[in-house]
Amino acid sequence: MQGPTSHRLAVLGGQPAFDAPYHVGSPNIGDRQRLLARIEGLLDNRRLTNRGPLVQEFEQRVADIVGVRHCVAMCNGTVALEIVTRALSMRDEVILPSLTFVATAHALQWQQITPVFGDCRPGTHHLDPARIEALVTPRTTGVLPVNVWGRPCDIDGILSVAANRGLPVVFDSAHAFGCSYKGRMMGGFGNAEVFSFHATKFINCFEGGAVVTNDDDLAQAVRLMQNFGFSGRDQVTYVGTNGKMTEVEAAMGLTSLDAMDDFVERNRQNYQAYRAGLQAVPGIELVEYDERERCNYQYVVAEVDERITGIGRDEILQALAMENVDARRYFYPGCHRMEPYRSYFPNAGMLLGNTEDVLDRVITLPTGTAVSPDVAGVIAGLLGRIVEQGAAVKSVLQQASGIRDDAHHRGLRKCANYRW
Ligand code: T4K
Repeated sequence: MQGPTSHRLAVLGGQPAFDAPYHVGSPNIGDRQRLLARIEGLLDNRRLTNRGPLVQEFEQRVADIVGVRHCVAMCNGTVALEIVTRALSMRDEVILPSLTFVATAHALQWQQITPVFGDCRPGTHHLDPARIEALVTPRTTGVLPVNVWGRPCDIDGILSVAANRGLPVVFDSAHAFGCSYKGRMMGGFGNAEVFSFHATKFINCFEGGAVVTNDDDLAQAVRLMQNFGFSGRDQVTYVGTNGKMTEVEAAMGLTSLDAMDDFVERNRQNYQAYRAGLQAVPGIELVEYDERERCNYQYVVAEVDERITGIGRDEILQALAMENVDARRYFYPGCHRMEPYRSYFPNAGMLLGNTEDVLDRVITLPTGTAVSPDVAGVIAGLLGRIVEQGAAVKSVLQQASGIRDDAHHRGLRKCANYRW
């Protein structure tokens, strides 16, 4: 790793700042010995899946942390969303933000439910309750807001609009495990919430998810649906699917939970190192966590204001990539610009101005236990120098893209001249 000031930017001909890439979403690995002991145990017991003891322990620990009556562990967050929205009889149209991972929309579309995209509230990355109000039709059967980056949306505002309209609410809290809203842990709001424990989440089960709720009937329906509708041996009372978490995934989840405080602390330190390093960088503004609340700090997100930086977000990402920093532009270009939604609703962007504005500026930076605060400081320093030397960086990148375009066109001409 080279110091922030000692090296010439790679895009300008220097060596990359890092020998190997730093990713957004590099998994946190807890205590290997504990994980391996749990795996030995499940192999000894020959209990591999179907709500074995490790899954039950995982469910109990998640429910305790969040403070809810029920946690149903799932194979992943997407299937958890599909099952809980179905258990709540959502159909026809459901309102959700477009600024989310595409799984939120796909979980609906997979069931032939039309996702109706609502805009973010200006100055936030979250669904605007006022837009929900405007989008409700007689076909609306629910609301699916997202607590994106683990920061709570306007939960009270959304619940109030939904209650006025008699609509159930499921929060996609894939990012929000371990976070709080107005002092209460997220997980207990609305009819249910869904967590993801995918490898890229700060608590991971390799793959995994959960539905959490205080509604006894809903929990029972979700549990039946995730296990083919079996309510007893040889007894099926529902149409169901297979959404179960395996024992080995629960072993990983429990081992991750054992280290939860350490993971959060490392994320917090990285976030603070980024914050300190980015403070003096004009035009790059960190999206701050509300430190009065419980936060997991698992996404370090910033917005680039090109009018101030003079260099665009995508050029900054290219320059970072050359330093071996794999920053992302989550969740560009927005669900409404991805298929099949782009074809279904070609003009959706006209109603999603705030979302498109955010998606053109957002940048997500590497964090987690694979990153140290020193590394975060170096990355912040690189950002500062990319902006400082923006004109030179832009000119090199534009020349390179000109050369690429030229080569591409020469290639096309060659193809056109080829006699098949
Ligand atoms: N709702 C929301 C709001 C979500 O963000 C998500 C998932 C869901 C619902 C659905 O939950 P799940 O069904 O996934 O449980 C990743 C994840 O695959 C996805 O789980 C996550 N959100 C989303 C935000 O990020 P990609 O396509 O960006 O993943 P990928 O493969 O590019 O991985 C990101 C980086 O992580 C890679 O550059 C390298 C690193 N990585 C990844 C994996 C899997 C590793 O170093 N090791 C690994 O094992 O979607």
